[in-house]
Amino acid sequence: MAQFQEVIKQSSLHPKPAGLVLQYGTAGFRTNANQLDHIMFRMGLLATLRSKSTKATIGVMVTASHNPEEDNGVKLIDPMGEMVTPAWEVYATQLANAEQDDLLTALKDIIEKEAINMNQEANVFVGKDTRCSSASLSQAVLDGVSSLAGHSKDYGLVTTPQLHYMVCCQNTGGKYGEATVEGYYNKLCQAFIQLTKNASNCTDDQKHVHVDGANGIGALKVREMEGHLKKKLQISLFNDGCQGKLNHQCGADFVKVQQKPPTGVKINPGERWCSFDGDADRIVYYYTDSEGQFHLLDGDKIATLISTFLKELLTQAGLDLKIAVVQTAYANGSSTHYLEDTMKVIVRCTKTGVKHLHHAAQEFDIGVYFEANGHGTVLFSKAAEEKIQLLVKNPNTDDERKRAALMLQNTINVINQTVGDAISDMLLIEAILAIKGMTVQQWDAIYSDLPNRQLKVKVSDRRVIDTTDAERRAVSPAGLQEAIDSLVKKYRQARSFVRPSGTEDVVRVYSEAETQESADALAHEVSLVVY
Ligand code: NG1
Ligand code: ZN
Repeated sequence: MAQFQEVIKQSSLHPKPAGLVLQYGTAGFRTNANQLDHIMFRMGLLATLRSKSTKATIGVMVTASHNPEEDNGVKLIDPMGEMVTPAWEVYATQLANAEQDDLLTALKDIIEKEAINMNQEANVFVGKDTRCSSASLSQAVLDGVSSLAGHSKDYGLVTTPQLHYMVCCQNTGGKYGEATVEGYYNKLCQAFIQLTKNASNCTDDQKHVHVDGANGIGALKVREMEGHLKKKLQISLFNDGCQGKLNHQCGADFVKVQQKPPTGVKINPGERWCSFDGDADRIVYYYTDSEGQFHLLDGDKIATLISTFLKELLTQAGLDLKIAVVQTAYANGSSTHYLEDTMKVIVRCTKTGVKHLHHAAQEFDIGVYFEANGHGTVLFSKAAEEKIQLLVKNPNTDDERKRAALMLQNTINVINQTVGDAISDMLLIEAILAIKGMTVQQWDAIYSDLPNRQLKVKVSDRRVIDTTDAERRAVSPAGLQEAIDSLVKKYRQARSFVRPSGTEDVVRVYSEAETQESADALAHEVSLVVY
């Protein structure tokens, strides 16, 4: 009992409002920041238990990503830098919702179920985004860790993917890199410089990207990183947090959902722009053409560009590795057709949430996964990395194959394989465009998106909607799917589905069709059926 005395004492300083019930959703807990103090303390406790149980360092990131400034949230990071395993999401929900007097029972329940040795040391890495509430909430996490006598390292302001990276580096004994922000910049930037060394097709003009930092942590970190790029990439930074509000009228989610540029920036025709989200784990690209028309290059276009590049390198290197692209139901139908029919790569569709995509991507030699909203990365199996390394080292490898293998190696190093990372993805995309001497318009022209629309519908209880087939069909309430099917039939090349959001109290409606008018009308009609 003595070991829990500090928990009892500290938890009374982080009390749970009676009756409040929250769920570990698509990406952790997320709601208005003033409801989260007890959650943070308890996630500090849980991370400490997870660390004892895995005998490894665990991460806790305080952020609500693309949500408004008033919200906050928390995500747990497992030893290899991946999202916490689903069984522990269940524990997270149980611990979060135990009433104040039941907290110790809930804690002991987990200790017993997982047979945790409480004498085992625990290490927890903590990070936070730039929200006003993040400082006190991350302190609550640290209090949770210390009340179970765990060790913690507070990384302070970092992007979500940076914290994932630190956790992975720490648990692989430095093999993945050095567990410092400086180490992260060095690894990624050196790989970028090596990768673009021979990009002879690229003019200086093309080595210029405009970044919308969503007034968040990504902007801060791009500033920090810039010097490491040794002027090999020119970055013009907007929405750097000095004036605007986090995610307000800017950022990846705004640009993707609204299908327009951030408010208040002037985009000249042909300039290459990208937007990060509030914790810099998402990125989308865009430009306007000479008629002032806006063009979005989302996660699907990014996945296509990256997989085309990798496939070409594999051919040049003479390596027979299985490459697949993992998407969700939100992937534009045109991208799926292009990948399957023209590029002939394997395409998998999973439920929304990167943990599902990440898992599916692990089944291939090279798994490229992206959500349409720009959250994604590339995974290389250990065997694939070894084959590439062997080719680089083999003195008998001919020049062309060696060059391709070296580029693959540098590509691996520029990528943050632990989770989608706006900074790392940006460097990879910039490198590919430079190497191919490709403009953003040429990239966009690889295939044409089907017009689409996303809507949010407020309902009294979004959980009455249950889905199947990677969320593409609703199984409840009765009659909903049939109603959607009959609406879809009215339009050409149409598709639509609904699902309850895991991060907001809304039902999301998605539609695509041959024309924007049809996609808009279909989304509207489907939202009336949901309501
Ligand atoms: P929900 O709210 O469950 O749709 C959103 C995104 C996800 C994922 C999470 C976490 C869409 C349609 N959904 O989830 O892809 O990124 O947030 O940030 O973009
Ligand atoms: Zn995010």
